[in-house]
Formats: sequence, structure tokens, C-alpha cells
Amino acid sequence: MDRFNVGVKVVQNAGNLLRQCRLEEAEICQKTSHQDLVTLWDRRIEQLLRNEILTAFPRDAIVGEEYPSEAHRAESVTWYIDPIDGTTNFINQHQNYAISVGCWDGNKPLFGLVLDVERKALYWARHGGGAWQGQTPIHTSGRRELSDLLLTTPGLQYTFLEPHPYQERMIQLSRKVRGVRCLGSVALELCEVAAGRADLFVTMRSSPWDHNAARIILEEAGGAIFTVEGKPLPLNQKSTVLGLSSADLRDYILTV
Ligand code: 2AM
Ligand code: CA
Repeated sequence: MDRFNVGVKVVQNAGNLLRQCRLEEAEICQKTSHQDLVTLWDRRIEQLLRNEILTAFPRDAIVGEEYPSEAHRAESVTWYIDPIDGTTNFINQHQNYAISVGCWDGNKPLFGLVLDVERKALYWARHGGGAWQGQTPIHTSGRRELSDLLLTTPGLQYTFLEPHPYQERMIQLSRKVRGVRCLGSVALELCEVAAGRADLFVTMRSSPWDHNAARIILEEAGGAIFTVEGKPLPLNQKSTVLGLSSADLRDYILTV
């Protein structure tokens, strides 16, 4: 099996396990605060993903949320994995959370997989092969007027309420767009833009495992991704993120 097929199999196996699990209160821990949680299942699923990927491709590197990165190995291929993107949703809603697996060869995208676990919806893209939800091709929306656009952001407080250098710009943007939605998962929200159900995505904080799978899907769907300053999004660092249904919107959004 090639990397893509191994990735799909591993993500589906992990999704089947998560759908069946019943989370106990004692399995929830605080990482840095009561708003930054991790569960036993984040760790279990990351272990499962790591084991299955490394069994098939022992020379690949893995960058995941819950364990230290594997040192770079003989191959230049790196898998960016988030076992649960939207942990708070997983805990409180048992829906609107994803498994995210992005595979890159150096800085060249290979494929991205984002599984909306409870909806059993797999978003996927191979570089140069378009973007898909299951068997259906997906594409970003053609909306271009600011007043027609739907903005999605995973954390209302971080984007609009807490002070940061772009706060005033974000508040202005929220007044000019058609509406603001907040799902609580970077990967799923970028896929919402990829599928044309939202037009803009903004977050002040995202990690490589949050966005490195969905960014491939968004770009293959016709969209574009930058930092909120409109710069190229780094592959290996935490960053702000601006996701767009089209690269044409970049200058328009940056001057709001
Ligand atoms: P997580 O569920 O994997 O933690 C909403 O909280 C979104 O922001 C989720 O995608 C969440 O990922 C991500 N997120 C939460 N805390 C974060 C942090 N400190 N830095 C970057 N992303 C974070
Ligand atoms: Ca996570």
C-alpha cells in the first residue's frame, strides 16, 4: 500500500474507535488551563496513528500534538497528525471533532486527510488531484463581495475579545461580512471553506498538526492560505492563519 492508502486506512480505523468510545470524567486532564484540555483518547489515538504509520513507513518522521516529534529519519517525508482536532467539542458535544493527517515531502504537499468523525465525512486531497468529500469533488465558493462572505473562526475570544495586534482589523472584518460562525476545529473549519460552506477562516493560533492536512485540501479546492499578515504560512511553526476561498481575496481582506 502507498502512503495515501495507509493514511486513509489508519484514519478510518481511528475514527471507528473514537465513535465507539465513551469518555469518562476521569479521562479528561487540563494541559495549561481549564480551556486547554486533553483526554486519554487524544493520547490513545495518537499512539495508534503513530504505530500504524511507522509500521508501514519506519523511516518517515511524525509531528503530532501529544508526543514529542520523532527525530527526522532517513526519508524526508513528515506526517503531521492531530488525533483529535476539537478536543473541547469531543468532550462536551461528542461531535464536531476531526482526525487530521497531513503528509508532506519536505515542503512539498503529498496529501491531506481530515475525518469528521461523527458525520463519517472524509475530506481528502492528493497534490494535483483536486479536493474531495468522500466520492464527491468539492470546491470553494465563488462569492467575492465582502458583504456576501461567511467568516469562520474556531475561538471567538481569541479572534475578537482578547487584545492582539490584529484585533481591531478582525472586529472591522466581522462587521463587514455576512456573518461569523464558530465551529471549534481548525481542520474542520478550513474544510468548510474548501467545500464552499464558508468563505473566510481566521485564527490567531494554530499549530502545524491543526492546519497542515486541511491546507492541502483547501488549496486543492481552489482556495488559498496565509498568515493573517498575508505571508506564506510556515510548515513547522505555530502561526496565525487566514484561509480564503480564493487567493484573489487576499489583498481585499488585508486592507479591511
Ligand atoms: P485542539 O482541539 O487540537 O486543541 C479551537 O480551540 C481550535 O484551536 C481547535 O482546532 C484546537 O485544537 C485549536 N487550539 C486549541 N488550543 C490551541 C493553542 N494553544 N494553540 C493552537 N491551537 C489551539
Ligand atoms: Ca488535538
